[in-house]
Amino acid sequence: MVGEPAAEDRVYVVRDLWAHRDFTVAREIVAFVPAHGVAMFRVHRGAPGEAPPALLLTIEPRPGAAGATYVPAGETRTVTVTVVNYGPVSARDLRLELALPPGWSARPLSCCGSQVAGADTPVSVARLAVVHPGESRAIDWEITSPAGAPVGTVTVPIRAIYRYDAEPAPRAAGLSSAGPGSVAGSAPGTSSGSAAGSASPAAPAAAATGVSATGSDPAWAQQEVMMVLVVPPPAPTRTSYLSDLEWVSATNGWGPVERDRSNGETGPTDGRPIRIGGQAYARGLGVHAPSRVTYYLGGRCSTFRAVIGVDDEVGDQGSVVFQVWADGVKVYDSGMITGRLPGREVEVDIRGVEELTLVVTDGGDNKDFDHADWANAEVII
Ligand SMILES: [Ca+2]
Ligand SMILES: [Ca+2]
Repeated sequence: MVGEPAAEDRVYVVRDLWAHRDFTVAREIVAFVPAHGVAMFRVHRGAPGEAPPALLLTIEPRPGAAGATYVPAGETRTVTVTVVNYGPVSARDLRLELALPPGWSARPLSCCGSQVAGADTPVSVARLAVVHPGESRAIDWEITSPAGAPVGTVTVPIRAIYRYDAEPAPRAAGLSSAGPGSVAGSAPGTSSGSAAGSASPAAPAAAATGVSATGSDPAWAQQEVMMVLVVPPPAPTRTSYLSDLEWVSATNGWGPVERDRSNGETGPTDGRPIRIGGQAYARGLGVHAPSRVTYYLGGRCSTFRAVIGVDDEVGDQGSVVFQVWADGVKVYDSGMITGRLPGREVEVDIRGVEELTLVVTDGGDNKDFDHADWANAEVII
């Protein structure tokens, strides 16, 4: 999303030039860009009912968490889907659909909803009667993966389908106290593509309480975002060396991350025994800056422990910084470590931590000779 304050009491139409979609915005000029995506927009002054109000959909795993949303196989996690109306008019009869992979299920907790348990493509539906301009509504959604879910990334489209007013509502109404609309068990409409003017999805079986479509022809719009979920490798059940665990992801500056040996060259398993300042270590990870290795711990471990240093295979050369990140928060930073220094013991409290990430940077100069070791790296239950 990009944001820019809009001139007061003006309405702008934002056109996505590639997707050929228009949205109206007020207060702030916003537009939606997918993660790692590129888009082009044109903005012009417009009228409130000219196009659908821009709804911003955001997904948050839980407060403070960063990066991935983990749903271990056979377990249930809660995500919060938040809808913010940036437009000048109300969005009504809003239906949020989660299109899940086969075998998955979901249930909105804080609002009415239903799971349409299609065997192949289950869809979980939640309804909101109305989201007024400037209003933000959050829905907690419980998501369960099947017991045999393979390790990996799952992308779940979240689609918002809504009707919108042609004109701004009179001020007197204030924020809606109308609760969520009633549950309708009907199958979700198949909807695709365009925004305004697309075929109306199956109208809600029960119109939301207190909302009346007065007069004007109600237009429908839809918007879609992608929620990325990760089925992680199993969390450790006992004290383990990291080199015995499967990581969630690993990036490395020179070939792959090595287990129980130094980084060596760009091939796999071409390193030597890990050695820092003349001291050998049987276990650990041999990496090369810039490196980032992430493990799923499931909140089961108490302590992370390792001896850090630049591997003897580069002599006195090399300059790196070791960092430990716990659920997206940096909890340890070594400062500059060079090849001249002996190993340094690191111990970090990781109680309750779900995701542990070990980072090695190039120390701000370059990555030449930056062969770094997380010697004897282990997580203690
Ligand atoms: Ca190697
Ligand atoms: Ca360096």
